[in-house]
Amino acid sequence: MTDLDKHNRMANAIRFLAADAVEAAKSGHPGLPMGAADIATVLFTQVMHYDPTRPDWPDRDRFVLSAGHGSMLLYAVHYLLGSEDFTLDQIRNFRQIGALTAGHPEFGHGAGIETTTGPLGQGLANAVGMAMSERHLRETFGADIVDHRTYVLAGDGCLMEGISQEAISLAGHLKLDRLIVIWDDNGISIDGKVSISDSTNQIERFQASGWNTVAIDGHDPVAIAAALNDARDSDRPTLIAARTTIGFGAPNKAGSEKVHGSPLGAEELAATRKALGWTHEAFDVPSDIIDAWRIAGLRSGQTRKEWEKRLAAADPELRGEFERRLRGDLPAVFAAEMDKLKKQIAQDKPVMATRKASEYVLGTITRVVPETIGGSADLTGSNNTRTADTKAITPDDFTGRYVHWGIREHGMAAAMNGMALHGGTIPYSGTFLVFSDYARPAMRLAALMGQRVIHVMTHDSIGLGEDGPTHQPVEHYAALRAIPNLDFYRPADVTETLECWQLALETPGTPSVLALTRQNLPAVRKTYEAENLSARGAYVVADSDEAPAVTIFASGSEVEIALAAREALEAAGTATRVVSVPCMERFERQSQDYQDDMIGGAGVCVAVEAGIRQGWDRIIGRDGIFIGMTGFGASGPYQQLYSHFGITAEAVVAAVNARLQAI
Ligand SMILES: Cc1ncc(C[n+]2csc(CCOP(=O)(O)OP(=O)(O)O)c2C)c(N)n1
Repeated sequence: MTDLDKHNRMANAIRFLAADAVEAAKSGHPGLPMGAADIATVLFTQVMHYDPTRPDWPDRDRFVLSAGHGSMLLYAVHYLLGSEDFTLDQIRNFRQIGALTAGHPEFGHGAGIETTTGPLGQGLANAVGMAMSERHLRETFGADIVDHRTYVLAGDGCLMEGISQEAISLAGHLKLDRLIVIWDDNGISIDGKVSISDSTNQIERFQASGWNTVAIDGHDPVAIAAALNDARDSDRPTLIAARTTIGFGAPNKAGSEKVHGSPLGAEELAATRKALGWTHEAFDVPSDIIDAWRIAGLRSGQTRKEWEKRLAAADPELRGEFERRLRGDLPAVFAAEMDKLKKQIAQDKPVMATRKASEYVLGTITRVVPETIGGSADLTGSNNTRTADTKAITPDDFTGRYVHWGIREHGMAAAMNGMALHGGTIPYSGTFLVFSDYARPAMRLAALMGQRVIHVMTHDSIGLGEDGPTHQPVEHYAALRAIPNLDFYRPADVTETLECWQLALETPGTPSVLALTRQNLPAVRKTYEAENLSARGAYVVADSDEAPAVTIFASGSEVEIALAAREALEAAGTATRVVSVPCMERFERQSQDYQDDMIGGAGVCVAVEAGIRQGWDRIIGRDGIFIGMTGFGASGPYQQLYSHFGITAEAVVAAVNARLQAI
């Protein structure tokens, strides 16, 4: 058998595992795995450093299937390499409930899935973050310990999505030379030929963004290997435009959209077997081909062992620090340092905007947690995310810890996911809360994947003032609270800001948003409490002497208003309690008893928040009083806006008195 014959049969194993699994599931996407099988075969059996016996080896090369609909490509490759997770049974159960082989690759389902993909373009942007983490850690720990590459397979869809431009231009700017993107250039998407909706010269586009590019025949294993090997020497990220035929081998459907996202059908599948000379039954890969794949799978074992030796021989302190960061444990001194700062804050009781409070707290965090990497989407001075310890990362110096993301919120959030997935870094961002809309698809995936990324989102209400309704979040609190497994924090003062930051860092399986004010706020917490009160999500910040006739719930900047209303009500003889609600999701996770303590027997329930009501009925009930927004904001000085929209202590008092009189 010639090398080419052997290659073809190894690639055909992918093709038929994919086509047969899609056929059995009666759904899925055979076209991409069949078209990209040659690329995957060369990449995994000749080029990538990946050891299936130690798939979590930290210095492994990463592979991101950005075109997640081609998931069977990934499952087939890992089965063939000898994965413990992706067994033949799993492949037979493609797309069934409980199977690891979900419709799109889901992070956490099995080793080899480096990130969840499916929403096109996300994987490509994740990979940029992975390459950034690799480079930062290489600079920090040395190339003896960190020395790997990130490979991406992207389709036309990934390159058409807007997020790809953010990812590509940033990667080009940062000269991420360890990032190699293979474009499955098959000219087909769902509606037909790509040319019906796009005429971009992708090569020129990548070149314009500072990439090294090469165009090859994506079915020629020698050309694929040469391009991948050459890419290793580039001082810039590389695009390999690989011309392929979607559904390669299917005599009647190859090269057309018919093979993109539906089973081939029994007849076409049989015809494909004939055309490719594949005489084996469904899910039957001949043993010589399995052996060839498994032997290739063992290739990197030696490289991995040599890496382990180098790590073992490294300076013990360096090694310990590297291992701690990869485990995701915070430094031992972290909690004590935060506590020290908390005492200081209780003493000083500073009046500060919470964005400023965040900067203050970050001073300590970035000093004691060296794996934090901050940044902002071109709003550094507004988001206050930069500290003395976070020198900028530049194309030529990755020892820094601050990313100037440019005006790329979506790319930033997706790259941060990649940084967290890579391991060894804890990314935090900065932008305006209203622009969470621009980052939301990636934030949702962080939640789905359970990644610790922290979004600092300032200018969190009409309180930002003059920039007006385009910049004033209204529905965003509700929208972010609606994402499962995402904690949305809206601290009321410096102490709560510290507590929320601490919680965000100490919750490794959950992304967090810190919604922070532009305007100054007084200290609502006057005394030092060792306990992190924000951890409960809602707690009594000002109690009433007797059983409360009224409880006012509020978050962030509106806690000040709630406290002023309480004072007026108490002065008039109405027992009033204020509950600060820095994080509704945490409150929902408390015991029934605790929730009842806050809500049961609360008397008249009021919520004050400068956003829409949605979500608050869970706490105040349908008959609760809501003082907040019902539509978009307006441009003007912020104090006047609060009056204009009736979010004032007087309005709270008036609404409460009207209700009490009606009872
Ligand atoms: C953000 C997003 N929009 C739409 C889709 C639905 N979708 C899945 S695959 C696809 C076409 C992708 O075409 P291409 O990347 O060329 O894949 P190929 O046809 O080569 O398999 C679309 C529109 C998606 N998965 N993600």
